[in-house]
Amino acid sequence: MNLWKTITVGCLVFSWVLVLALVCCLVFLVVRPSFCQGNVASPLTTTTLVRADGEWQSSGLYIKKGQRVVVVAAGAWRHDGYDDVFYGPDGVGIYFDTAVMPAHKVGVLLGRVGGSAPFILGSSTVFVAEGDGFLQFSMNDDRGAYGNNLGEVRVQVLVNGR
Ligand SMILES: [Ca+2]
Repeated sequence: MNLWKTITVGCLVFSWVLVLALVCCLVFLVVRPSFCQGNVASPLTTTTLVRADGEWQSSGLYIKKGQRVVVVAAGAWRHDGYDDVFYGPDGVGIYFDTAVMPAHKVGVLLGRVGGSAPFILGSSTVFVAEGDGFLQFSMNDDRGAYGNNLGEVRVQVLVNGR
């Protein structure tokens, strides 16, 4: 009798363990805890201090075509040493025909990926890379006239996607 009782209890415990394991598997499949999502690329982030007096400066981040890039910048810089006016990475209301991007404000933060054409970043933007290459930054100023610039902006980048 005791043997049958032991076997019955053993079977009950075993079946409950099986049910519990099945429930755990279902929960695992539905919830998918973050620690088991190793195949999902985590976003790349970096911070670059971009000097006003340097032309193109690399973030060190290699961007691939189709990746979504979030850029946030803050700081104070100026495009010459003749007055006391500093401004942020959105630039100042001055335009130079000989600037890197003449149709855009002097002092605005520019970006490019590898050897791409420059594009406006300013204090915050999101873009999808059209090609591969290192993400680089520069102030919009007269080409070759960066030596008299002052200040710097801190640029934070988050790269996500493929
Ligand atoms: Ca300058």
